[in-house]
Amino acid sequence: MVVAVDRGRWSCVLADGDAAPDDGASAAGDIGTPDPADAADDSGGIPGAADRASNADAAERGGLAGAAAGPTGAASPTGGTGSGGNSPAPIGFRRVVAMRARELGRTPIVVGDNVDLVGDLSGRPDALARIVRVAERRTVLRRTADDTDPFERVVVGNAEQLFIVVALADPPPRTGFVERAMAAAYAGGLQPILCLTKHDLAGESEFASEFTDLDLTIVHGGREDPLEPIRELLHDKLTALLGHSGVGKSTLVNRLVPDAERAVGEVSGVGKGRHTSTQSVALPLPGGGWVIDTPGIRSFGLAHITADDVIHAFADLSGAIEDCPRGCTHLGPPADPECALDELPGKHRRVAAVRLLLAALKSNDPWMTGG
Ligand SMILES: Nc1nc2c(ncn2[C@@H]2O[C@H](COP(=O)(O)OP(=O)(O)OP(=O)(O)O)[C@@H](O)[C@H]2O)c(=O)[nH]1
Ligand SMILES: [Mg+2]
Ligand SMILES: [Zn+2]
Repeated sequence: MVVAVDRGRWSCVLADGDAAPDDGASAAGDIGTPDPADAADDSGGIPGAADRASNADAAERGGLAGAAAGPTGAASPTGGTGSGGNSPAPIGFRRVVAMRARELGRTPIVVGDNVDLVGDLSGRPDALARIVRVAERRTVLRRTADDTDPFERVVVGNAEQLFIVVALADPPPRTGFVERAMAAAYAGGLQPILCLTKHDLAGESEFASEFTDLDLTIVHGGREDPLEPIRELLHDKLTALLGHSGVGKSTLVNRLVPDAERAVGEVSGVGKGRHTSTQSVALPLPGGGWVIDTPGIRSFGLAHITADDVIHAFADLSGAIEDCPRGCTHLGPPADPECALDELPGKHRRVAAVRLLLAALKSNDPWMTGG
C-alpha cells in the first residue's frame, strides 16, 4: 500500500516474509516480478511474469503480496520535505520507496492505493523500486478544484471510511462542508463519519441535528475527548481524515498513533488554520487499521458528482429514481415537480435530508473557494 507521496517518490509498505496479510479483497495474486534487469518499459507487473523471475525469492513474493493486499507500515520518502511523517514501518513490515514505472505514464497513484512493485524491494535506505501497476480501487475519494473544473483529482484510494473532521469553533463549523464531504464519500463508496473537535470551545448547538435523518455516525475527536469510541470505529479499517485547516486532524492522529509526530499548527486570528500538514500520510493504528492524515482543504469541488451518484448510496431511495423523468435532479418541486422521491411513502424526512446533500452539490460554500 502507498503510505506517502513526495516529489515523484512513493513510499510503500509491504509485509516481510511469506505471510500475506489477511486482506483477501484485493488482487494479491496479481503480482509483478522483482526483476531489475527488466526495464520499466517491459513486462513488469504483468500477471504470470513471476514465473521467470530472476530474484523473486519466496520472501519477496510474499512481500509483494503484502504490497498488493495489505495496509502495513508507514513512512516518509527519503529526502522528503519532512512533512510526510517519519514513523518506522511496524514490526513485520518494511517500507520501500518507489518511482512510477514509465509505462504508467501519468496515472495517478495516491495514498491508500495498492500497487505492484518490481526492482529493489530490500527496503534499504538507497533502494528504489518501481510501481508497475495500480490495483483497481475499491473506493475513491475525489475532488475537483471547483465546481466547474472538469479535471478531477483522486485524494485517497481504498479508504473504507471518511472522517469528516469539523471543529465546533475556531474555525467555525460549516454544514455546507459536511454535506459536500458526505456527497463525495457516498459517490466514492466511503462511509462518512462526522468527527467533532474543540467541544471545549463551543457547544454542539443544533449543528449536527441536520444530519440525524441520514443516519450519520457522530463522534467527538477533540483533544480532551476519550479515544476509545474513535478507536472502535477505526479498528481494522482504512480511514481518511478530511477537514479544513486547523480543525485538529493531526492532533487527533498524534493521539491515536503515538509515534506519528505529525506537526500541528495554530489557528490564526481570522479563524483559519495555517495549512500545517502539506501531504497525505497513512499511519498504522496500534490495534490494527490505518488512518490517513490529509492536508487541510481550501476547496472541495464536486464537478464530477451527479445527484444520481449520491442517491445510489441510499439503498432505500435508489430504486425509486428509475421512475423519475429524464434529467430529473431529484430536488423536488419546483425544480423537479415529478421527482419519484416524492412518491415514496414514509420517506419524507429522509428524502429532505438527502436533498440537502444534493443542494450542497450545487452551492459551493465561499469558505471553500476563498482560500
Ligand atoms: N481548544 C482545542 N484546540 C484543539 C483541539 N484539537 C486541536 N486543537 C488545536 O487546533 C490547532 C490546529 O490543530 P492541527 O491538528 O494542526 O489541525 P489540522 O486539522 O491538522 O490542520 P492542517 O494540518 O493545517 O490541515 C492546534 O493548535 C491544536 O492544538 C480541541 O479539541 N480543542
Ligand atoms: Mg494537519
Ligand atoms: Zn427525481
